[in-house]
Amino acid sequence: MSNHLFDAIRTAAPGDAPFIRTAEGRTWTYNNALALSGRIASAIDTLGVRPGDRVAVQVDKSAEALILYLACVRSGAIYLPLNTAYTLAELDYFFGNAEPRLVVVSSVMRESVETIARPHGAVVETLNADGTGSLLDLAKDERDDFVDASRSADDLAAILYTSGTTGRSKGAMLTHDNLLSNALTLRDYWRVTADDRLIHALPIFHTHGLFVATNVTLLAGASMFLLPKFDPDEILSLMPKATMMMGVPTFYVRLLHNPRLNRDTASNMRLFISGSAPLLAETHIEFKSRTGHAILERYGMTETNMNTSNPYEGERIAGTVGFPLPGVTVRVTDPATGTELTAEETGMIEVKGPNVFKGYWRMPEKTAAEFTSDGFFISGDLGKIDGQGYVHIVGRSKDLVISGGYNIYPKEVEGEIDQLDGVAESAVIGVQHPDFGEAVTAIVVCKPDAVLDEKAILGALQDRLARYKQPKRIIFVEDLPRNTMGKVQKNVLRQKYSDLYATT
Ligand code: MLC
Ligand code: AMP
Repeated sequence: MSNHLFDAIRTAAPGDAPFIRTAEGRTWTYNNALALSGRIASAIDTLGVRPGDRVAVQVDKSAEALILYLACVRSGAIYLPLNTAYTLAELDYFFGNAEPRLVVVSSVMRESVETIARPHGAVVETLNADGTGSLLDLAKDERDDFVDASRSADDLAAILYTSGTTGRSKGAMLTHDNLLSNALTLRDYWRVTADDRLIHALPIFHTHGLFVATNVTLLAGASMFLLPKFDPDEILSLMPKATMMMGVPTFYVRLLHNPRLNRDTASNMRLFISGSAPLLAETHIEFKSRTGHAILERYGMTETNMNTSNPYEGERIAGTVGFPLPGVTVRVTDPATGTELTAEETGMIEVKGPNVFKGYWRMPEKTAAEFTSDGFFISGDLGKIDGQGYVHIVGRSKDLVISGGYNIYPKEVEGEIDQLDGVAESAVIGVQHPDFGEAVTAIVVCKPDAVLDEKAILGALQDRLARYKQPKRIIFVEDLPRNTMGKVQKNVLRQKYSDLYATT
């Protein structure tokens, strides 16, 4: 039987070579990690999870959590990672929409998650940051030699939820080949080999930390230093032993604040990669002058995996996201007519290739709306391709805030604020922020005679929205600026409050 993604991972695995080195000093060899993935796959099977069933996972970062992802791939289950910041209210929606057979959370969350997962037909097991938990207890007695479920290139490997500009989050369906083809392309494009040691400080519930970082490492037979979270001192201490790092721009901004960052500390490093949000040209330039390394910026999306990358050899141009990856077609079209534009003209970025997802889970209309009739995915990003072929992202047509690499859709935050007593209406915008790139900021109009302050609104949002979606500031105004069509002019608000965080 063949399992499209896992067969490739197994073939690339270099036996007793290290795969993961944890912050606690434990080393997982490929053999040990694959053996545990077999035991977990058996445990999942014993729990009644069948190929095509969803396994929703909201756990802290650990080697065992990555191995659980591998176990799901082997067992044919669809892996559904969830941000650890999501509140119970948010989880309830995901469980209702995805109907997972199994939900895995940390032990402290078990009881509360059970109350919302059970009505949706899921069983709940646990996995903690230290690798303990009921799932691992079940796996202990299972055999290593699990017979992998047969999965073809087009079968689903994962569903990752992305927020929507209108309404609720959509589950992006990613196939075995979406993940495999993209990881193989990136491995070769970035020259990743078994000699590489990656600093992995990203969360593992998103494309960046889960697929780009982990699948590329696996398919190169390389190894990673798995850090629980971003910590600049820890990263600087690891650099002399590592060769690569992948991060969001906030990583690089924060590293630049650390006096230990210099050419010596970074001399063993081969490659620094940035993505998920725009890297300011000034960050690229400053990093180069401090370390001698030109950060390689690439561009991706949950729905498409990675689309473009600056070259490994050749010039990495600050403020660009490089060339379309081999096998990926990127074009720029007129957003109004869909006509393809020529070099240097700005329009909608559209993408086609084996990297592009299969559609949104149980949302055929939303899927159809985001593809052109000739099969290109409409990214919602505005950009241009210059005369040399480099892609530039110049803005977004989607109403989206990207804060520290996390996406926040204003509509969702506005929906929560507008429900509060005393609020007449609100507009949520992204305001330039020196650390997070953009900061979620709410502009609120109160009802006449309502007594509301910033603290009251933030307090009310506490249990409704994940922390990173909550506004960093609330501004009260009499009216929102509107155009002649009555639409709120968010560009006017963004301009007006552009200095709000200038001294943060
Ligand atoms: C944490 N907070 C954030 C935040 N992260 N607020 C806004 N935006 C964020 N990104 C909250 C915390 O809960 C905390 O709240 C306060 O802000 C300050 O926290 P911190 O200690 O400064 O944050 P930290 O834990 O250091 O996290 C910051 C970060 C992290 C940038 C390291 O957010 C991160 O790892 N981001 C990476 C996201 C990512 O992987 N994106 C990839 C998406 S895939 P308080 O007030 O309670 O203290 C994708 C496709 C592609 O986009 O192309 O890759
Ligand atoms: P997500 O939905 O979390 O996958 O976020 C995808 C979005 O992140 C893209 O549509 C872009 O808007 C943005 N993005 C990713 N990489 C970059 C980059 N290098 N520069 C600018 N924006 C980026």
